[in-house]
Amino acid sequence: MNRLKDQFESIIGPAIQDRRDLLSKHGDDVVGEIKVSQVYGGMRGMLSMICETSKLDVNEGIRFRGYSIPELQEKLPKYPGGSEPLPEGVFYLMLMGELPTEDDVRRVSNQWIRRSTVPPHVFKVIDALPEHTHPMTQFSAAITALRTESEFAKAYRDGINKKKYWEPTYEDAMNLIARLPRIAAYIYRRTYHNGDHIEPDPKLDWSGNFAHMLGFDGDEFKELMRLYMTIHSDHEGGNVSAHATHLVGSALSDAYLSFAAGMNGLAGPLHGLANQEVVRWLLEMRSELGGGMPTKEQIAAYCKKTLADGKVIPGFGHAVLRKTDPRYTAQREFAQKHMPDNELFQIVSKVYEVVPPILEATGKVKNPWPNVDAHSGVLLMKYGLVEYDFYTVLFGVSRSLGVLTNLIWDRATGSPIERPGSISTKLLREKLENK
Ligand code: AMX
Repeated sequence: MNRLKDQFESIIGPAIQDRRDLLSKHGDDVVGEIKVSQVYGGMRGMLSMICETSKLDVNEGIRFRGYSIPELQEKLPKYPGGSEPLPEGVFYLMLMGELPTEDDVRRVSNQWIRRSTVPPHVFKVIDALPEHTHPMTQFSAAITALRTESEFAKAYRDGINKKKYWEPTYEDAMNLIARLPRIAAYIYRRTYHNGDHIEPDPKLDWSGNFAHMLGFDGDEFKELMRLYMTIHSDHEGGNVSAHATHLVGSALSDAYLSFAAGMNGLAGPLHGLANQEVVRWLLEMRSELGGGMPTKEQIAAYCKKTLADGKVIPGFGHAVLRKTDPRYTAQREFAQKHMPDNELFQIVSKVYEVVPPILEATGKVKNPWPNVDAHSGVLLMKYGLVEYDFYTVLFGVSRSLGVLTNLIWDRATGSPIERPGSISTKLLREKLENK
């Protein structure tokens, strides 16, 4: 018996009914208007999709099924002796809509251990790529290669009834989540540690085992991974990785194809790649300024030069948020607790003081405050995970929790193929001016 799957099945019917009720009462109600500036402006603020797992408030930041990050840190089960939330818990919360018990979390952990074996051909696909291939390219190729295991693809070919789509999608999502740490660790060890791979430890939790396979067995690093995997897991439906997964999934592409699409989006420098860009930018700044601790004036001058060169200051700004990202704050608190004297952390803290007024002074940046990526790299550097080209893969492993939960919900609720309208500038002008 698969208890989580049974529990999930029991909430599908009421959720579908709830949607039907809402649609029959309010199907023709208007929830917003669309301005031409939004059509040209990346659809900012256009309410246009359903995401059950999390909601982003412009000032407060992300809430997972209504719970903020500090609330998750307080309420989600922890690893014995640990103080950070277990990501198994946020996965359960996103899927089921309610907080898990310790037992629920243990069961998710056990499920993922049982499903974690990666077929050998996936490693062969990774090994076939040149070693200098960016880790995100290796990750995306490996996920696509793992598609051989898709239960949804097989069930669809065998003629599965559409009411049952969610079942093989659930299996695919669980299998994929279970296998990603092994794949990511394999890429890391192959690229940076001469292919000296580390066998999984099935006694550990999902994040602890991931840390172990990466080669970091310290308790503090494992705690960092638990926090990292929890806070990067979801950011409502419209961000590039979530939306790409949802969009590709809407064509009934299976979880492997859909998640690979999401990861190809996460690999962009304006989205998840920003975490590596932040560290690169910080290190370049430090070395250009001659090493050591830069002054605030030096940091300000460097920021202005970055802007004058027509580049963005990585780790700052957000399409939705208008305050400091609570994911940044959670990582800052971790640093204050575990590494207050770390030099890079102190530089990041100074950057936090210096950058917002500079971005504000441009008059165009809507959010001058730091996002999640401004802080994550510095924590990883402290523990020796210094190969920053790998950082987005960590983000990707975590993001699987949110986007694949959403895919399960999409299949369970019969979410349709996505097909927004588009128009040429010529036709839009005619529409607006010849009315
Ligand atoms: N540095 C310099 N310029 C910035 C900036 C930054 N950090 N943030 C925004 N701007 C600029 C934009 O490039 C845009 O310039 P343009 O009019 O010349 O094209 C202008 O300010 C208005 O942009 P916006 O409406 O404030 O932001 P947006 O919604 O278009 O973009 C984001 C959001 C995140 C892409 C942008 O803030 C940015 O590029 N930040 C740096 C990269 C980064 O940290 N990305 C990670 C985001 C979090 C994540 O997804 N992981």
